[in-house]
Amino acid sequence: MTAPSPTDFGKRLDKTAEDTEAQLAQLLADAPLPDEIVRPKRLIEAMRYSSLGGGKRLRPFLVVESAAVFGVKYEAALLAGAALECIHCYSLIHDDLPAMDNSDLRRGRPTLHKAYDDATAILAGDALLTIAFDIVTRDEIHSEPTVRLLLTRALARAAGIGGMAGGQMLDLAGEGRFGDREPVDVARLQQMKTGALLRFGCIAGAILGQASRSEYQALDDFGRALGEAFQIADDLLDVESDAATLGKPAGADAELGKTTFVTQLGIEGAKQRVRDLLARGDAALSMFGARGEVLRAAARFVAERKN
Ligand code: GRG
Repeated sequence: MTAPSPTDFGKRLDKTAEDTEAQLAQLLADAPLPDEIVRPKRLIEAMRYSSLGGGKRLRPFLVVESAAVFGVKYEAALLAGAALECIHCYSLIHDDLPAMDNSDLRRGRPTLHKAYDDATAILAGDALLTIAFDIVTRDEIHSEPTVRLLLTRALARAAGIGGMAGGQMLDLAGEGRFGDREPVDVARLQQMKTGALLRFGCIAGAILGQASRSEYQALDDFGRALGEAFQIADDLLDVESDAATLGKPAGADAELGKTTFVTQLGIEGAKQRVRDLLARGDAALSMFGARGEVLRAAARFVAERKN
């Protein structure tokens, strides 16, 4: 796998998606690794069902492009990106379960528990989460064990109690799942639920590239702005798009009576907030000059996406 040429944003995104697909297929092969005993057929097939052949691969793209800012080896960044995508796919599988969002459609296909069953979906999610941590500790990620350790810890914090899983809990509590609806701080909730993995994609490059404190901070700021812009775009799509375009049901937020950026800011207010976040992202990247160009385009892609 060779790094994409620095031209044309769409081509770069496609190339990373293609290489991520190949990387995931290799990671999710049938053959067990040393210290594994056997990879049960039904489980590995379910993991492949949910992680291959779909998705924009935005998170791996952020890892690859934030790493490119520091000249990190493409293969290492791609592997770290695949680990992040495994966690993303796990979150989608578990989020779709009857006990969570109870969704039938994901990436334009039946959700995993519909195509298989709930138990297989739970286990496939568990195994995707776990393999991500196997991947980021591998020697090919970085020659320095300390760098691998920092990356692993950052990934755990993005995915765990103070990140995505915690955000999901706040979301369910806000829907009134455990009694009265709890008040929702939408920005905080989304910073955790969806923002944390996207931010990780941006700081991963800084960690792998052993960036200076100020460079790390810049990518951290950029990642936070991009994460919020992504979620607002998602909330806008939920009210303005349709299931055929989204590959999942539209209008789900309203049906659940959810507090979103759109219910809080209104459609125009939400759009203005996206513009402000894009400006904040650009400002954060200014220290990288031309090296930040693809990440700037990535923020625009996130804000203007149609699915
Ligand atoms: C179950 C622990 C646990 C967490 C679930 C992130 C999450 C928390 C649930 C996802 C539910 C959801 C649809 C959130 C909206 C934002 C989002 C993550 C959309 C899907 O991400 P994309 O657009 O999807 O990057 P693709 O399919 O392109 O990868």
